[in-house]
Order: sequence, then structure tokens, then C-alpha cells
Amino acid sequence: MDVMEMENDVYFNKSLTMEELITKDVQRRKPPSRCLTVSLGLLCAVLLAGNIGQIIYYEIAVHHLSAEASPSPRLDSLQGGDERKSCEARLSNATGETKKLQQRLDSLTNERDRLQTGFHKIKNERDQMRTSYNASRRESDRLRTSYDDVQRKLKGLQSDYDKVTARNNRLRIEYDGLQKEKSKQRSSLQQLQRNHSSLRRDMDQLGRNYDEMSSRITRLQSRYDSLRRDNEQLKANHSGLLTDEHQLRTLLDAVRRSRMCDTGWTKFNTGCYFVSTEKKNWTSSREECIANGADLVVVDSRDEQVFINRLVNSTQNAWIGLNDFYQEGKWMWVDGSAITTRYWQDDQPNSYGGEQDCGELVPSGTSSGIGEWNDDGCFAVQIWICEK
Ligand SMILES: [Ca+2]
Ligand SMILES: [Ca+2]
Ligand SMILES: [Ca+2]
Repeated sequence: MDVMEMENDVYFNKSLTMEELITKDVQRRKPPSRCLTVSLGLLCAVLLAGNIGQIIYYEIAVHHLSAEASPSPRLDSLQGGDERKSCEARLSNATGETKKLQQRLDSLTNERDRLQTGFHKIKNERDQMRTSYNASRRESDRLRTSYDDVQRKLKGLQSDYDKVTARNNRLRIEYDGLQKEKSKQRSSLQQLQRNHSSLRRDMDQLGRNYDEMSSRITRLQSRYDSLRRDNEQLKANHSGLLTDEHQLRTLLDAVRRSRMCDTGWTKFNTGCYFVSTEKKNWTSSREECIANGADLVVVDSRDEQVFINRLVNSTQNAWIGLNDFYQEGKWMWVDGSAITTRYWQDDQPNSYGGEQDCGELVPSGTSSGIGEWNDDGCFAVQIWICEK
């Protein structure tokens, strides 16, 4: 720096001379004294020149008057004349002028003395200022040294500051990154917490479901055990009933075998059979059998098939207790049992025209035949066979 700051905004330039510095210092300390100093200097020069001029003029005038006052051939020639009077007036004027000049000279001398006094005073003040300047210069050097030290420290501090700033920027970038990562982790944590809460709710629900299912399983197990005990009991009862049924059936067969059939009915094994001479449709034929304590015949064996084939006139078909009312193609006996033996004609049952749901016996017509079955329309009118 070429310019160093001094006290109260005053700057000193290194390139200034000492006198310039003194002048500037005088300007700084007493700005009005500069104009006064210059004015007094110029006034001293003018008065000194005027004084010298007056002295010279005075010497010349005195010399001239002395020369005129001395007797000369010309003055002698002008005795009593006007020229002498003129000269005396001029001498008188010169004397008055001389007095005025003398007074003026005294005044200028006093003024010069006063100016000299002021000059010495200013000189003393200048010396004081110079001393002060030197002190200020030393202070300035000291301050400059201190300033340079401070500058070096400032550079060091600036370098440290730049390093710290750069490190701070890196840390801030890392901090921002960590903040973003923290936000992401926080979001993930919140999502995990929500998932955890949802899973906990699901787990609690599953626990309740498990408890409910356990209770149901316990109840079902209890009910299963009860049912199994009931089933075992029923099995035992069923077995007993089967035994009883077998005994009753044996007894019933014995009774049936020993019983006599009504008039018009034919005995075969344990049953009595009736072949009508009237002709009716399948439903009316069955009603006739039921009215007589019987039902349309149920063929349980080949022997029974052979028996009814011989019982019926060979030229007429007769209704038997066979139908597929409730499900087309599923033939059932009137006592609810499924057919176990089959004596269908070839290509029968064919449900011809979609209206053949009742079974009939078609006698063989030969002594070696056992007869066959056909499905026919239930509305057909023909004989029937009862069994009881
Ligand atoms: Ca039968
Ligand atoms: Ca049918
Ligand atoms: Ca048929």
C-alpha cells in the first residue's frame, strides 16, 4: 500500500518531501495559517522592496537638493529671481516628503519587525511541527511495521479462513447429504413403522382368528367325539337292528311261506301274485294293486322273472313296478330299490318319442324263454301284475 491511513482520515504519501509533509501537516493542523504565511511573506517582500526604493529615492533627492543648495554660477546669475523661490518650495516639499517617507519607513520597520516576530513564531511552530512530524513518522513506521505484521497475520488468518470456509462448505455439502439421507431413512422408518403397525394388526387379527379357530376346533373335536360315540352307539344299534331285521325277515318269510294266498292270487316262494284281466294305464294299475294290499311286481331274481313270464298270457304285455319318472334313464322299482337284474330287450330302454317312462313285461312266447322288459308310454292301457 502506497498510502497509509493516519489519525482522523489524514493520509501521507511516501513520495512527498519533508517540506511538503510539513506543509501538509501545517495544512492539516491549521489550514488558515497557510494563507497567512504566504500573505505575510509576500507583504514582507513588497514592503522590503518599497523600503529599499524609498531609501534609494531619498538618497537621490538629498543629493540633488544638496547640489542645488550649493552656490553655482547659474544661481548667482539668478539672484532675486523666481527660480530661487521655486527651488525653495521644492526643497520645502522635499523636506515634507522626506518626513513622510521617514514616518513611512518607521512604520514599515515596525511592520517588518512584527513580521519577523511572526516569522520566528511560525518558524518555531514549524520546528515543533517537524519534531511532531518526526515523532509521527516514527509512529508511522511503528504503525507500518505493526500494519505489516497485522497484514501478515491477516493473510494467515485469511488463508485459515479460506481453509475453514472450504472445509465448512465440504462439511455443509456432507451435512446436506446426511440430511437428505436422514430424511430418506426417516421416511423408510415411518414406512416400516406403518408396515409394522399393519403387521401387528394383522398378527393380532390372526391371533384372534387362531383363538377362535382353536375354540371352534375344540368345540368340533368335542362334537366329533360326541358324534363318534353316537356313531359307535348307532353302529351298535344298527347291528342290533340288522340282527333284529334278519330275525324278523326270517320270521316273516316263514310266515309268508306258511300263509295261503287269496282267491285269484298265485303262490311263489314267500309272495302272492295277481295278473289282471282288466287293462289300465301304469298309474291306475298300481292303484289297483295298492287297493288290494299289494304293489306292482318287483323282480328280485331270475326265478321270479321266470315265474311271472309263465304267469302272464304270452300274447299280452303287462305293467311291472319299474319306472324312470324322476330321472330319465335311471330306472327304479316301486319299493325304491335300484334294479340289480336286467332283462331289457335289445336296444331297450329307448324312451321312444321321449315319452316312455314305465316298464312292462314282454312275455317270450316260448317254453324256454323267460320274457324281456321294454319301456313304454305310461298312458298305454294294458294288464298288470301285482305282488304282495
Ligand atoms: Ca318280487
Ligand atoms: Ca323313459
Ligand atoms: Ca321302448
